[in-house]
Amino acid sequence: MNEKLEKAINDQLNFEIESAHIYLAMAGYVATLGLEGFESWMFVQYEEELSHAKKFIQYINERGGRVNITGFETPRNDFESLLNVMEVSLGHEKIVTARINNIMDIAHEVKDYAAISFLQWYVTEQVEEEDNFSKLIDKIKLVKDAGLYMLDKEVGTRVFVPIAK
Ligand code: OFO
Repeated sequence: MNEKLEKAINDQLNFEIESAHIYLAMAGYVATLGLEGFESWMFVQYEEELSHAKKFIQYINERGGRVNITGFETPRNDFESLLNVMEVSLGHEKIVTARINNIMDIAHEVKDYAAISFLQWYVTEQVEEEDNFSKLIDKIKLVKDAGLYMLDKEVGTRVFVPIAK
């Protein structure tokens, strides 16, 4: 495989593992909000990112290249809210999409048709990744108001109970 392309794929597979760490840290954060469903959702996202990395590793090996695992950045562990988590995630996925597009550009540059075909999977996957987060952001914004409305109703049922004599 072309050296520049091999390096770009290696960089990306490490970035996928870094992505996995980012979502693992988010799972930890959303658990502190008592949101077990979102915690479990983030664990799934973590697994997905590892599978993206593994797919790249297997591809490099298949092409007779050399896998190079590096150190990783410490992920962000603190957030402002569930909505903030999802907005940060969408921003992250947009970076991933740009990176995949860049690798695709290199594959075209070096006329590696096999790599172009392989990378197409990631191009399609990124459409889904961005869509997942963007839909969740919309839903969180929607239920936010409805949830507050319900809490308001609950809080409004409180009645004054005089102190028993
Ligand atoms: Fe691997 O797509 Fe998200 O980061």
